[in-house]
Amino acid sequence: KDKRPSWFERTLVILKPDGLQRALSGEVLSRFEQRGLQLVAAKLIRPSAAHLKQHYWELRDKPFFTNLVTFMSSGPIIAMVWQGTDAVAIGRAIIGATDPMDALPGTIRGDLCITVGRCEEGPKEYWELIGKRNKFSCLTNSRFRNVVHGSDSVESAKHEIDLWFKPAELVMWERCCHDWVF
Ligand code: RTP
Ligand code: MG
Repeated sequence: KDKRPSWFERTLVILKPDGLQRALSGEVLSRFEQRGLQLVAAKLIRPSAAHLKQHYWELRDKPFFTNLVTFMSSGPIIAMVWQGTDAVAIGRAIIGATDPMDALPGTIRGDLCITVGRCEEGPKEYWELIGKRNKFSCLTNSRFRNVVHGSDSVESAKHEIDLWFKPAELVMWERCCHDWVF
C-alpha cells in the first residue's frame, strides 16, 4: 500500500523548445511556483529523438508522432518535476487544453500561445506565398508549439519521471522545510 502523504504527488513538466526560444522559462516556472507546487528536480537538456519516442510512446500511432518527436528534439528543453497535492491535475489545469485555441485565459497555453496543429490548413496560394514546396514541409516548424508538456495521470507521471530523472536527482524538500507555507 502506498503510504505517502497526498502532498507527495509528483508530475513531470517540460518546457518545450518553443517555450525556451520565446524566453518564457521564468513565466512558466512562476506559474507552477506561485500556485504552490514545489520544484523537486529540473534540468536543461536537448533530448534525443529516441528518448522522446519513449516519452510519447502512447502516441506512436498518431499521424503527428514523427513530427512531434522532431519538434521536441529541435532545441533545448527544461524537464522539471513538480510536487504537491494533486500535482498532476493541478499541473494540467495550470497548462490548459492541448490546442491553445481551446485553452482558457489564465492557463499557460491560453495566455502564451495561439496555434497548434493548424499549419496544414489554408489555401494552396498561401503555401506558395511562404515558399513551401508542399503543405507538410512546415510541420516540424509550426505545429505542436504549445509551450509545455504535463503528465496526464499519476501513473504516466511516475513513468515519465523515471524516464527523465534518476532517483538521486529528485530533492526532498520536506527534510529541510518543515514549516513550508503554501
Ligand atoms: P502534452 O503531452 O505535450 O502535455 O500535451 P497533451 O497531453 O495536452 O496532448 P497529447 O494528446 O498528449 O499530445 C502531445 C502533443 O502532441 C502535439 N499534438 N498535435 N492534432 C495535432 O496535430 C496534435 N495533437 C497533439 C501537441 O504538441 C501536444 O501537446
Ligand atoms: Mg500528453
